[in-house]
Amino acid sequence: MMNAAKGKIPGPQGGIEIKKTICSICNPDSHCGVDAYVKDGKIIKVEGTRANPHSGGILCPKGAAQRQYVYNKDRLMYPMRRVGERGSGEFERISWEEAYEIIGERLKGYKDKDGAQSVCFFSGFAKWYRMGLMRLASAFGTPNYGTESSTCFRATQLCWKLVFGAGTQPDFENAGLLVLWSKNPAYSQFYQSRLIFDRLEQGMKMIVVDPRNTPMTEKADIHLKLRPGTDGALALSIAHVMIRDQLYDREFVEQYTWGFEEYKDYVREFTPQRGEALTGVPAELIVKAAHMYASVKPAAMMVSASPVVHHVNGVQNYRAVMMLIGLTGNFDIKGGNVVTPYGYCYSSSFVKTNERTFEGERYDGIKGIGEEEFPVWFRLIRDEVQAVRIPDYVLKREPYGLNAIVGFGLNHRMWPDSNYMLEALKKVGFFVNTELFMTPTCRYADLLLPACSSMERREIKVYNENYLICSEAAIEPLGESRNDMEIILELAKVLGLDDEMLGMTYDECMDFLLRPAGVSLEELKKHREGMYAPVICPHEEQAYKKKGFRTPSGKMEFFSQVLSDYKGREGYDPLPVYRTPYEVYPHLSPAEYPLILSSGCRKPQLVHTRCYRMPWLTGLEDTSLADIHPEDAGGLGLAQGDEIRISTPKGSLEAHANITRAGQKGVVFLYHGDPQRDPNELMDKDYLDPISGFPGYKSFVCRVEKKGEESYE
Ligand SMILES: Nc1nc2c(c(=O)[nH]1)N[C@H]1C(S)=C(S)[C@@H](COP(=O)(O)OP(=O)(O)OC[C@H]3O[C@@H](n4cnc5c(=O)[nH]c(N)nc54)[C@H](O)[C@@H]3O)O[C@H]1N2
Ligand SMILES: Nc1nc2c(c(=O)[nH]1)N[C@H]1C(S)=C(S)[C@@H](COP(=O)(O)OP(=O)(O)OC[C@H]3O[C@@H](n4cnc5c(=O)[nH]c(N)nc54)[C@H](O)[C@@H]3O)O[C@H]1N2
Ligand code: SF4
Ligand SMILES: [Mo]
Repeated sequence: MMNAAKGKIPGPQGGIEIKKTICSICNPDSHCGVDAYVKDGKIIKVEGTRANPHSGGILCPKGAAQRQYVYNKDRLMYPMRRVGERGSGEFERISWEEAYEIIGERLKGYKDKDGAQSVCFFSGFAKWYRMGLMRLASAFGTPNYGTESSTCFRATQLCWKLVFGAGTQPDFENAGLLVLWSKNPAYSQFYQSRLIFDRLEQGMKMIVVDPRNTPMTEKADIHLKLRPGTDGALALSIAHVMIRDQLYDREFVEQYTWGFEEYKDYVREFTPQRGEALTGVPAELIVKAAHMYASVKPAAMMVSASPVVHHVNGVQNYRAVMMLIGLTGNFDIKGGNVVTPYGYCYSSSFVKTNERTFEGERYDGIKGIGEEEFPVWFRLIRDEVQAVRIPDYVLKREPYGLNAIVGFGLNHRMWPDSNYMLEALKKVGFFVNTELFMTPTCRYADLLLPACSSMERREIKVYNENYLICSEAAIEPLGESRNDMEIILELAKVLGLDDEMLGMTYDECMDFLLRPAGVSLEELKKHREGMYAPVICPHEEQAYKKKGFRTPSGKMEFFSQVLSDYKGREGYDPLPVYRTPYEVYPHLSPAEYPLILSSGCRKPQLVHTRCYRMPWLTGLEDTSLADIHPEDAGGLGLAQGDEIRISTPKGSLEAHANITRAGQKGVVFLYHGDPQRDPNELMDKDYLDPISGFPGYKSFVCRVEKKGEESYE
């Protein structure tokens, strides 16, 4: 018996049971299948679930370190009420009933006094409960439901809506060429990189557009190593070559696009030579890439949710990039960029669920946070507000004040000028956070509710293979922690909201969500490792030929009619006009701050703020390293590992120099989320893209000095 347990061999003999669950340490389109070995109610080991077609039995280092996530000393175990100063971290344990009572009283009080809009509901990176949270906010009567997508997926979604009226997925399984524009799935979505590497072995070509060397650029036929934030100029230059050399898809352009003549005129000035001057990519490589993209058919383009739009010219750049899909005639064809229906919970699939019905319409009786400033966002993104402005509504109380923030995984380091957000959390009337861990942000909360991890809850998951699973809770929730969705349903009761969806039990919710997929919750539970969805909505290829595009012109728009409605607003050009960050924000002086600070390029072992408390992961690479190019390091007299100070107009932090050619000259790269050195403390809160409100995380200005040799200020 001892031996069976020691060897972690499942079976009654050693008392070890395998639970079929999922990892949710990173993004929902990953969420690998996990076999959790459980003995005496404790997880003693994890392995990948081989039968899961999405992850194929593999776990990344983060998933393999799962136990350090679940059994972390920082886990919140009980509801707690703050007793010390905000930030002091002094809390006392209270019961769930007491916690709910306080929340109910405070939120209802603010609603009566200043209106429901003075209460804001917010979700951090976790997504699985969001349909409930959005509904809760709407039922409460506030338009102010916001999420981390205010710095992530929504800007690209906005661009897709502006240009094509719909989003697409790259069908690289059938493509002759993959244009990987600003994405590094080897680190950020490893299941995808596996598939891409397989396709490369089968002969698919690949162009990668990335300012860094990555495992993807190493396999590329062409690597366009552009300067950060110059994507628009590069795309316009590629378009110039395609039009000049008559390589574009005339039929598609003539029949299905709007504003091509204006676009063509604008693109005329973006010769490859000008492209080289603006982007740093050699002119001949621009020509070569344009020829390859226009001639290899079909070709798919994969663009990430974030790096292109993490610039103050991000929306226009992203539009310029995606227009190449139309120009090359690869829109909605097999092996190109296929219009894919929204699947479940931020993943695309052909499985229909009731998620949208569940979340309902966002309440919009009164303008939401950021609505005056970012009108196009609110016109096209109906579901949520632009949350980067939350602190302004708290601190300036204009156009109205926020009194209360109900956070689920709210982490102030997501915000540009994260200390400004912290200031808002100090001042706001009431702040409750539902969290797994006692984070630095939690220390400022009035009330903390303990959430459980994916190992401790059942959850429905829909993979893009059209595969479903209802994960098992491997263990009981630790302490008194509960699952977020249950907390939301309980909050609805406490707030006295009479809502048919929020009145369901958690199991009833899951059953309702699954219904259109043709399977009941009970049935799905029987398939412990998951199953293919019985009902799939078939894809109608090139539906635009019959139905048109969901844009004002009914066509793909090179010239945006939506943006032209806002003429006169800075940056809202109907054409994908290229401007450098310094043109958008002329007060930034490259003389004083000669380097670019690019923060947040993904690392395989870290996810935002989540993994810094996991020693197996922080032990893989020193987290204090900032990447500096040898030529910049030479000019600064830096040696590998030297202590440095990175300064921006907003502040400074200390790091160690990692001298590497992986990045590029003139740019310092640093990961984000580290409480010891948070680059977002160095960002200006107003350094935002004027259309999306996205922070310029990947091209702020900075200066680097060797520690001890800093200039006097
Ligand atoms: N400088 C810079 N900043 C960036 C970025 C960048 O590239 N550079 N990237 C941006 C992007 S793309 C994103 S998506 C954001 C992410 O920003 P955040 O959403 O802030 O990211 P996380 O730190 O992953 O998650 C926030 C909190 O959620 C908690 N949490 C985890 N799981 C659950 C759960 O199931 N329930 C609850 N209630 N809480 C949970 C975690 O413990 C964590 O404290 O950061 C943005 N910030
Ligand atoms: N391990 C891990 N995985 C993650 C996350 C994580 O934190 N850790 N976060 C998840 C989230 S929230 C997101 S949004 C995704 C992001 O997923 P990805 O976009 O794949 O990740 P990044 O590394 O931010 O960016 C991809 C590549 O874009 C390049 N890049 C940086 N700036 C620019 C630019 O200006 N132009 C161009 N063309 N390329 C640029 C970077 O060098 C990088 O190699 O990852 C998800 N997966
Ligand atoms: S953290 Fe790793 S194991 Fe977990 S879901 Fe993401 S890729 Fe999979
Ligand atoms: Mo993201």
